[in-house]
Amino acid sequence: MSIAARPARLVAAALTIALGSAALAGCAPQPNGAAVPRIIPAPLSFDELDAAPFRLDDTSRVLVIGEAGSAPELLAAQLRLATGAEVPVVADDGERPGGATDIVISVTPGAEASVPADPAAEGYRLTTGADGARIDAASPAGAFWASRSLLQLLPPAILAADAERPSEGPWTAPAVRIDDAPRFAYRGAMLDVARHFLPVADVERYVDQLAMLKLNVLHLHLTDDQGWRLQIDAWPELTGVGASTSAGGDGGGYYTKDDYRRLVAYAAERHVTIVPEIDLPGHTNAALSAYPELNCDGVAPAPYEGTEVGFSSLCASPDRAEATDRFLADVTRELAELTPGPWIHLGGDESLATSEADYLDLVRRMTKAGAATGKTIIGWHELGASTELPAGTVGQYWDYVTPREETGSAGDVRAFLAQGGKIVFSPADAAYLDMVYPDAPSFEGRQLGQDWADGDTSLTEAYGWDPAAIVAGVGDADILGVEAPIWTETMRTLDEVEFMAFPRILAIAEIAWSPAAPDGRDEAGFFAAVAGYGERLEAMGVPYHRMPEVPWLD
Ligand code: TNX
Repeated sequence: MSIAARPARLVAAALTIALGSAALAGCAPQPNGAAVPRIIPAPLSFDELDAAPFRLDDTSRVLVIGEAGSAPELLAAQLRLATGAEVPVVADDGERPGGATDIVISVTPGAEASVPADPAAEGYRLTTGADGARIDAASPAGAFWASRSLLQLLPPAILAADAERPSEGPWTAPAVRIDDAPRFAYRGAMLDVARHFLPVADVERYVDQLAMLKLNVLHLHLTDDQGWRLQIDAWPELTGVGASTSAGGDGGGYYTKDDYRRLVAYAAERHVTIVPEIDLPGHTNAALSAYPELNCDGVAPAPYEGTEVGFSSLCASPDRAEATDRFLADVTRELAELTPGPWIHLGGDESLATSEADYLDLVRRMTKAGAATGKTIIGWHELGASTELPAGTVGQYWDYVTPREETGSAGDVRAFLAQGGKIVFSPADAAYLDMVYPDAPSFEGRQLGQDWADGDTSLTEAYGWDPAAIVAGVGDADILGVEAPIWTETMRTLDEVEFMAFPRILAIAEIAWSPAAPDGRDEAGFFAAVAGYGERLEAMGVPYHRMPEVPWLD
């Protein structure tokens, strides 16, 4: 077997044997003495080359061949920030090769980048060494993911967030060749900005963190009982009374359409698609509090600051049909207008305040309104109770890694597939980032998280599941992807969110991108890589929990 064909797992295993604790620390010395970080998510193949490292210095340039999108500028901007070097971005005619300190980014649609074809052409090849660094990709997205890999090969200080204090270097990356492409097209994280609102700048910071991990979807949970967070012109009180508070009464907030457009554009530059969620027909106290006519009894309830679920619903009664259907049509239309991506999420979970018949009636009406916008609908797996879903509706599974019979979730999954849709897996006992940590740490004096999904979630649990092993007969071809939600009943700030998300989100990112075990994922290699990533989180100023399971570097 040539070294080029060697699966990443074998390389990692060989390193572990050869280098013992150095490999366990997430970095291993190369033959020439440079460190080889194991990047996250694990690439399809990762080969060390017998060459001197790539060295970035103040003569380095980013040379662009073809239409590379945002990758060259965003990469150069980070390199400038951390090193203080000029790092010009220069269009290259392809005639002259880059110099030894340059980074060439070449995007050729349809070109063989020596990686398996993946549906959205997100694959890339990254080569580093004494002759320079080179990225070959078939799309701007592939080039961008490659640029994230390159940042993970350079020393952690390359991710420094502080423009005032560039670091010294030396800025070397070991000589490697990475051939890479994702396992799943939808690699998501969800942020609940309804229970506690987060301003645009905070969400943008989270987007940057997702992008570093090659996560390409941010699902925004925009509405719930405690708050409605998106301007809807036809129903202005949604962001009046409806946005006035939060869980715990910690203050309200919402995105104007301009705020939201800015966020969508920021994410798009980083190849992250926003999937907006309006949770219907339950989880609607904020909307009901803003408009009496949406309530069966015509009386608007007070805004809600508690953390119960399942007590609110739109009204299925024919008396309210005019207002309810107008609400559904207006909200989904305005939502779709703000959404360049293919999906809108309409919730559907925990609708415990209606009869089954009323639930199904409301699901039919809301999905019909959603489908009329031309978008593909995503809903939590309970929507699978309906046999009248618009073709292609995607189900988001949130039951456990082992489906519980009493929830009927496995049957719901099959119902989406039977109606032409696919599944996004978010098993709550492994992928919910708001589940408490096993050692129950406090963060700045506060206990964060919930434990309803089979108690706490260790990193071993977050990493130790496979989406194709949850529902019998549901394999990769049925699976759109994987998502790590974070619900913010107990989290008021981005720092608190990040403390709960990191490091467990690294596990979900790897499950979403890397080949299934035994070729791609392996626990020992992953834990060692998490230890190395801790230094990067520190360089970026991102709070994280030093879970005792991880062999942190200091
Ligand atoms: C369940 S799982 C919810 C949310 C809560 C979360 C807390 C699902 C689709 N809904 O309403 O915020 O648990 O962990």
